[in-house]
Amino acid sequence: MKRILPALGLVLLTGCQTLGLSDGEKTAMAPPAADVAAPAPAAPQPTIAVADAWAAPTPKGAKVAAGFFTVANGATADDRLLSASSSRAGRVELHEMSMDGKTMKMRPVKDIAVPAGGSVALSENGTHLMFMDINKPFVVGDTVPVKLTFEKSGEVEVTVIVRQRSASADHHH
Ligand SMILES: [Cu+2]
Repeated sequence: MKRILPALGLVLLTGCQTLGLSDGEKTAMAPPAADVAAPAPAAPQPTIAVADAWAAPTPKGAKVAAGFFTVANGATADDRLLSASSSRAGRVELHEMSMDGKTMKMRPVKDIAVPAGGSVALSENGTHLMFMDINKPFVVGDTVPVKLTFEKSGEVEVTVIVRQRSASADHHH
């Protein structure tokens, strides 16, 4: 008898642990709501964040306008801006500035890479959005809706604010 008792205690203990585990599994699996809620805190889904989207006002009769913003990629995978569109323009192209001899020129680019954990600033001397065939001039204070399409993050809605250039120059100081 004295030899069996400790063995029995061990079995009971093991039994309790097993019971506790299966209970935990039951609570995690039984309600579907808890199952859905569980992964959310573990993976907050940080992805594309666009900030400081702006465009300069256009002169009367202008058919094109340039737009700028900073885009951060909080995801663990590289992403790419593939295209953009806006109700204020016939189409929106992705452009980059480049030197052609002594002249600064701009040309369409296929996409704009946004590395994982990094950010890219579209600026007047680099890549930018080019609003083509704008239906009316961009006036200071206008809010221009833009839909950006990313390779991995899909569509991101952005509001481009029309403002004077000097406001962005202030940023450097
Ligand atoms: Cu351009």
